[in-house]
Amino acid sequence: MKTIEGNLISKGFRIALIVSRFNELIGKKLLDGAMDCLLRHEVKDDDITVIWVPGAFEIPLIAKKAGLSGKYDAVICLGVLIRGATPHFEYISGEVTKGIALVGLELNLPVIYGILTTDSIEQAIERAGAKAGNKGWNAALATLEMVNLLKEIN
Ligand code: DLZ
Repeated sequence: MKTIEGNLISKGFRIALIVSRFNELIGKKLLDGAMDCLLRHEVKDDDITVIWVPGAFEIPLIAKKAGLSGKYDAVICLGVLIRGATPHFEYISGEVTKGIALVGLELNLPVIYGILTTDSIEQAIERAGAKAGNKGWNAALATLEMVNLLKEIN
């Protein structure tokens, strides 16, 4: 039996992080978590590019642009969508989720989904460095594993 899996050795990886400015306070916490994970796995600060976009809806286009540039081994998408009183949340979260998945498939590149979709700001805070961990950290870890996994398969 042959098993293929990605390790977490990450020296030399070049990573783009795309972060939504909407709900910026929480987005910054996700970014802090992702940076902590990348740096502690020996990704160099100089090899990390952070790109801010106005809102989560803009993430897929910029993820595609970053991916197409050929400068990155992976793109991490970070943002926070909080349900409001109108159906806006459903429309935006559906499009963002589809868009991010599509970019990864089209470009054959790890494009990682680090978007919180929550019912309340409290739930978002819990997932951005409080009692439910930091989903930015988790997204970065998944990124390192995926870059290595693709290398293994190739
Ligand atoms: C408009 C909007 C709303 C209502 N909520 C959020 C949100 O919770 N999180 C987020 O990242 N962005 C939100 N936006 C902004 C949209 O993503 C987008 O930036 C604008 O509709 C402009 O295209």
